[in-house]
Amino acid sequence: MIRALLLAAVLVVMFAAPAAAHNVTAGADLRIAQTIAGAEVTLVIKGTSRVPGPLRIGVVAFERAAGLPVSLEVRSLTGGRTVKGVARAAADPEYAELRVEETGPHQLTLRAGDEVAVVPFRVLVDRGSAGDFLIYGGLFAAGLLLVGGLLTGAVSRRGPAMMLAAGAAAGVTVAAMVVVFEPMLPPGPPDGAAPTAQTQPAGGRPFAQARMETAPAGPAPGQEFTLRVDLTDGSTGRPVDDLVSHHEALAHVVVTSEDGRYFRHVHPLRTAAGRLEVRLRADRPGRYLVYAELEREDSGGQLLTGEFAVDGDPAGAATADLPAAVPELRPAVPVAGRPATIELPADGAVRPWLGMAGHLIVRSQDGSFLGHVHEMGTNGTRLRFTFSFPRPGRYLAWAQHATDGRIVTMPFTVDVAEPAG
Ligand SMILES: [Cu+2]
Repeated sequence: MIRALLLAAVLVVMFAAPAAAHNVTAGADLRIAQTIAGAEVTLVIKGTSRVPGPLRIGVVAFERAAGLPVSLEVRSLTGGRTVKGVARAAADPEYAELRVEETGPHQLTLRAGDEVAVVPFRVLVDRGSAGDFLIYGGLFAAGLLLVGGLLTGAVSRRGPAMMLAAGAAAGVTVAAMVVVFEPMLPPGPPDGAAPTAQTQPAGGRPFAQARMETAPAGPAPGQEFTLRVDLTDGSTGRPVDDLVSHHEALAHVVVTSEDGRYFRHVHPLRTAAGRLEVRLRADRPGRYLVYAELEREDSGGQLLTGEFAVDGDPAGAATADLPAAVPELRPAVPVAGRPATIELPADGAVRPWLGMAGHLIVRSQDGSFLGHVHEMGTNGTRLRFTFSFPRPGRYLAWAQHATDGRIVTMPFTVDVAEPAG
C-alpha cells in the first residue's frame, strides 16, 4: 500500500510541468514588448482556459503607437490552421479574438508598417491533476468493492467478502491520503505542454552566443538601418530559439554611443529562428555599444554585448541632447560597492512598463559595465532606485518610465568615490 502511494507520488513529481517559456495558460497572460514600425508596444495574449475557443490578443501602445494597426495571424503548428485578425494599438486596447482549435505549439505573426515578427508560443490548458484521478479512482474502486463485498456477504461466503471489504477500505484510504497530501504535490502537465525532453543537458542549457551586426554595414548618419542579433548555442552551433519572456520581452536591447549622448532601449523582433532585429537610426558617426539582456529557457538571464559603427566624419555632426536630469543622490557622492539611493521626479503620471514603474540603466563611462535595476515602489510621482556602483569613477545613467503615450528617458551622470580606508 505504502509502496503504491510512494510510486504514485513519484509519478506525479516526474510529470511536473517544465519551466514556463512563452506559454499562454489560464492563469497568465503572455506579454512581449516589441519595437515595431518606429513604435514601442507590448503585445498581450490573454490567458485562456477554453480550447477550442477564442484567444484574445491586444497591442498596448507606449510610444508613437496610438492607433497603429497591427495585423495578427495565429497558426497552429500541429493542426496547421491559421486565423487572422487586426489589433489597433492603444493605451487600453480592444482585444481581437482569434479562435484556436487545439492546445500546443502555435505561432503568432504580427505585421505593422513593413515589419514582421513571428512569436512562437504554446497554448496550455490545465487538465485534472493526477491527484484528482487518484481521489475519484480510489473512491470509485472502493464503491465497486463495497458493493461486491455486500453481494458476496449476502450469499454468505465470508472469506471473499472480507477481502473485498478490505479492498474497499484500501480504496478509501488512497482517496483520503491524496486529499490530504495533494496540495503538497506539483500539478500535472497541462494539455499542450511540450513533451518532457529526455535529451536535455543536466544543469540547464548553455548561455547563448551572439553575433551583432548592422544592415547595411556602417550606416550613414540619419539613415535607417537594421541591428541584427544572431543567437547560437555554443554546444551545438544551432540557432537559439528558446528565449523566454523576461521582464515582458524576448530581449531588452540597449544601444548607446560611446560618449553616451545616444541612448535607445528597444525590444527587437524575432524574424527567424535565433534571429532578432530592430530598426534604428543614429545621427552621429562613431562607435556604438550594444547590450542585450535575455534569458534562454532552463538557463537563466544573461547579458550579451556587441558594437557597430556609424560611418562619417565625426566633426561637424551635431544633435540636440536630452536635457540632463538632476537626481537626488544619497549619499551625495556614492561609494563604490555600497548601495546608493537615486531619486528623481517622474515626468507625468507613471504607467507600468515592462512590468515595473521605472527602470534605471547604468553604464560605466568606458562601456565595460552595464547595470539595470527597477524602481523600488514610490508614490507614482517620483522614481526611487537603489544601485551599487561596482567601482569608483564616472557612470552614465538613464532613468526611464512610461506615461500616457510616451516613454520618458532622463539621462544623468554619477561620479562614484573610492571607499575610504
Ligand atoms: Cu526592455
